[in-house]
Amino acid sequence: MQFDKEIFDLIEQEFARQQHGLELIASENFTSEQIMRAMGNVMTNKYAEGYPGKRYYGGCEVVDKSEQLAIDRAKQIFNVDFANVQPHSGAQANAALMLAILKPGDKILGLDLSMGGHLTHGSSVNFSGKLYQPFFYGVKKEDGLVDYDMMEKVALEEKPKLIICGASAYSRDWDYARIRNIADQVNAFVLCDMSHPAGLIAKGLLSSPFEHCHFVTSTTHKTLRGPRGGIILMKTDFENPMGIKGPKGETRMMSDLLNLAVFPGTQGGPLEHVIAAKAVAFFEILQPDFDLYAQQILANAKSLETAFKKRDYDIVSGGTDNHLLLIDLRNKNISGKKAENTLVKADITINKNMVPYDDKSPFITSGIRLGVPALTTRGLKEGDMEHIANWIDTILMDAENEQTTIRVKGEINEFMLAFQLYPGWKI
Ligand code: DSN
Repeated sequence: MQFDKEIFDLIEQEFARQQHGLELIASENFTSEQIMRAMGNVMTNKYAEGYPGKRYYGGCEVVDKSEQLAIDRAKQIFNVDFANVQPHSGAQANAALMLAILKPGDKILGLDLSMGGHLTHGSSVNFSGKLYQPFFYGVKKEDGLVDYDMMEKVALEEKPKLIICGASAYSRDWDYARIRNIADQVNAFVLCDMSHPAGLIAKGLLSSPFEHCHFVTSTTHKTLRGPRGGIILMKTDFENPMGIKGPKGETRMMSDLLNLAVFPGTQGGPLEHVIAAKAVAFFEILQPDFDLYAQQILANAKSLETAFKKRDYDIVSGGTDNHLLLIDLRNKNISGKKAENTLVKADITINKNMVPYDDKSPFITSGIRLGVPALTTRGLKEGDMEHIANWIDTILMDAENEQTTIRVKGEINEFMLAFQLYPGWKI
């Protein structure tokens, strides 16, 4: 077989890009070598539609064991009764969850995308806003915090079947007890999509959604630092209150409905190589090292917050409780788009982001979102955040000056040599 040099050269180029630069995209991280090894192996060859012990194919004895390990470890990390580890992504997890508990046209209530929410929480361009009837709450203009009064008001008016909490660009913790109280008034389910802060929740560094939310979904590749993928979790199984019956007329447990909604509801064969890698990620999360990692994320995020405040940057909600900062650049006279495009030339990767009550379009934006999980994996500590803020500020305040960008890029490439991504790998 001929070697596909073209693609493997591109993989090398991507490795070099990741090694040399400052990765500040809040939703990205670097997996361990063993997680990558678990992803690229013979398990990709296996079809295993169904679940451990109940498959539609022979030869599943081995993948049954690795999928069961992934399930058991996920349950152990979050101290929950139910885990489905098959969703190919967070979006797939949310699609399956909604399929399990909603009918087309049912009302859902989520955080507005332009205020930090996620596409799958009801956006009109996504299945969640097309199949279901979406309503939104926002954050308050005065302090950037989730407007629970608005959530309650909309919930009482619209009586949604599902209230979704969790966000893509929100730097504060959530009041899950308040959300559940609102949901109980209108008989709604609560879903927490904890994709962003899951690794911090895993280590008890943020409030736990599990006591108050009926369902929790997550990606596995953000602060959980695993392979790209999704999971669905539930603290306690319960009989579905929608009256859905099984083939023998028996009342279905919610766990059955969730499993059926993933397969065969929204997916076919599970990616058993990715599930094996999820199991490895969960193994790593259960080690004491990951406690230190999660604590360092918080320390780095706080330190980055301080460094930007010192430079008079306007941080939405005034700061951070988690791994990310959302910065409103309007007092710095540069758009999010211009900031993203200029920073990337110096090998600083961030993303432009709408800020609450933004007057610019999603393609331009007034803000940028910065997250520290990936740099924390590389080994950067609190003291390094001052350099990061300084480099970003230097570039943004001199965005038309190519010489500045080139100089900063050189400094960053040199600096990152001390933080090898995969030591021993050759570029
Ligand atoms: N788009 C991802 C993020 O960057 O937050 C979430 O899916």
